[in-house]
Amino acid sequence: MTKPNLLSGMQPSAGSLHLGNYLGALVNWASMQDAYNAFYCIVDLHAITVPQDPAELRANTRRTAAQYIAAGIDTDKSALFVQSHVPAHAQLAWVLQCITGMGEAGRMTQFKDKTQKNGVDSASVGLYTYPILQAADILLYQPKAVPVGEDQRQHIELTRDLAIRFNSRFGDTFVVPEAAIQKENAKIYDLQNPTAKMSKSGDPKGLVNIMDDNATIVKKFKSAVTDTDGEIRFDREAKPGVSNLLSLFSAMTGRSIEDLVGQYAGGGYGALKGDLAEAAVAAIEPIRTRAEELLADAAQLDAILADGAARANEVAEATLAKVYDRVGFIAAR
Ligand code: ATP
Ligand code: LTN
Repeated sequence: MTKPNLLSGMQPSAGSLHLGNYLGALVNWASMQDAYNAFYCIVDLHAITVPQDPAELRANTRRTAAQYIAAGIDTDKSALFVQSHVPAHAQLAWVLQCITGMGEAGRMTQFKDKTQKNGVDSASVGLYTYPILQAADILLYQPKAVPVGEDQRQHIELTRDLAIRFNSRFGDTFVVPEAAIQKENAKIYDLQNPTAKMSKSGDPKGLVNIMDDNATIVKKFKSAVTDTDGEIRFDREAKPGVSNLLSLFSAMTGRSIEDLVGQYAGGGYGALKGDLAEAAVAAIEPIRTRAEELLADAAQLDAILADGAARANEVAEATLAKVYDRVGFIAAR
């Protein structure tokens, strides 16, 4: 039996992925690659929707690829590729933009969030149409599942709406995908501001990076914000800081929250933070080390990406050809 397809992606917008990306998305990606025919994309076209430095983008694209592999993406099983290596992404995005309403695009909350600080007038049109490019990324691969964090739910909903609309106007063309959002780690919170999601754009002290050295990781956990009552229990509303630490601890060790509460209750926050920092180093250090090894051989890494792009292009071109035909373009000779 053939496996269903799966697609997901991340932006190469920083030199390191953070624990939110790792626990919220990557761990899932690695565990789904046996049951699915998976495509994992580094979305560099999305990374230029905000101003970028070309040399940094190039470096961060390879750094992101190395971290995917180091975190468990097996490139024999899954296609790992760079979005700009597959022209069909931009080509399908254009077609989908032409069936998306202005109002529909304007309702995307990520665009609203990202333009809140500086206003819409200084945002690019690319940032506005970002979710439609994301829909193209997905629909080209006819995936059943799209594993992402909670913050991406609305974009996957838009993708589904566009697939259904296209299918009903032009005939069955796209598989209508489902978001695969796992419950436990779908939202990892900032260590300094535990009611906000951990993000590159948050407080650097609250952001734990895969490429951070051990001492930095330990320091960030030890200075995590908690509260003053000293009690260790899981309560997101009343105790967001402690609850985030408990869920991170659980995610990185596989131990249940109850088990952890049982061990640390009454012990104060210091012991919990110290042991959690140690568990985090144990989880992250091997990934960082492997990523650094991979980065030392850029030619080998580029060859892996070329192979991934060839596999991706084959599937993407077939879908695009169908779409071009359905909308009424004559075939190029
Ligand atoms: P930014 O830092 O600009 O908010 P980001 O950190 O969300 O960006 P993306 O490239 O947008 O990074 O996200 C990559 C993947 O990681 C997505 O699937 C997203 O849902 C997931 N993700 C990001 N942050 C978290 C988080 N704090 N908790 C769980 N998943 C997350
Ligand atoms: N917007 C996504 C990144 C992304 C993506 C995709 C995720 C671009 N294209 C396709 C899943 C499938 C984000 O994580 N911020």
